[in-house]
Amino acid sequence: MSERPDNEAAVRLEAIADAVARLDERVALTLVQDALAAGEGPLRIIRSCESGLRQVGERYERREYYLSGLIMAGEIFRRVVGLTQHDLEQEFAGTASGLVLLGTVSGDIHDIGKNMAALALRAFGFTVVDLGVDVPAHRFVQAAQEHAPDVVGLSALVSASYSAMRDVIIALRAPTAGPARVVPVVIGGGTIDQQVATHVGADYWTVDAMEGVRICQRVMQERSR
Ligand code: B12
Repeated sequence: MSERPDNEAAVRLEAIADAVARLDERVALTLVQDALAAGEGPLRIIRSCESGLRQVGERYERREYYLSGLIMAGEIFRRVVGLTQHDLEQEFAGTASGLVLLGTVSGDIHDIGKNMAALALRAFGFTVVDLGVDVPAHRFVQAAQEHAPDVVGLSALVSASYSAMRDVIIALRAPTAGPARVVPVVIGGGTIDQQVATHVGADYWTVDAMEGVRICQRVMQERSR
């Protein structure tokens, strides 16, 4: 008996998550290509890969995988984003304007999620100034003074870097920062939660790039009132 289309899609997405979790790049990329050819939405494909990455992280914590496992997982995800980027840009497409200053804070080199956030924001019409990874607080302040952003977006995944997020926000809020003092700050990254946001003094937090876009859109709407 053949499966219903909904089930087929769910099985396909589960298989992608599983291939990523097993670090089987060949199978993961083939499944992604098949899913795209079958009309699967790129965002759902990305979400299933994120689920696979979470499993990789858990296996790393249980010492079933080593650092090389994290590196391979990052590489697989990067390639999946490459395969889905065109469709993602179509799916995201919207209109907005505003400038977002983005970067991964000092001590942290994770950039896959930050790059996804940049991709989504750009697709929705935001101008993104991306400072890269391992960015010290003074660079964020300098860039905020230079570009006058509407929103500052900080990314971090390692908990050791939460204090660096806090440092950025303290530096941005200092009287010497000038007009940058009032710019709302949104933080993101898979390990972030409300507790971290409160601790670092962020205005908004998210673990989802699209939610990040909605937050920035809300900020722009409130500004124009
Ligand atoms: C791939 C990976 C790596 C790669 C990163 C490659 C790269 N170029 O980014 C490499 C191998 C370099 C790496 C290194 C390390 N990693 Co690592 N890594 C991962 C892994 C498996 C996936 C991360 C990822 O890319 N996820 C996919 C993206 C898309 O998700 P995301 O980042 O959450 O982003 C989404 C949202 O959060 C949001 N978002 C993200 N940022 C922002 C910002 C804004 C403004 C907005 C709006 C939204 C937003 O948008 C994205 C899309 O929705 C995670 C496990 C996990 N569960 O996440 C561990 C993980 C993050 N790493 C971990 C660790 C410990 C390390 C190392 C310390 C290991 C070591 N011993 O050296 C080093 C740290 C190096 C450093 N100083 O930064 C831990 C962190 C634990 C903790 N809480 O501190 C994790 C959680 C694994 C684990 N469970 O133990 N890692």
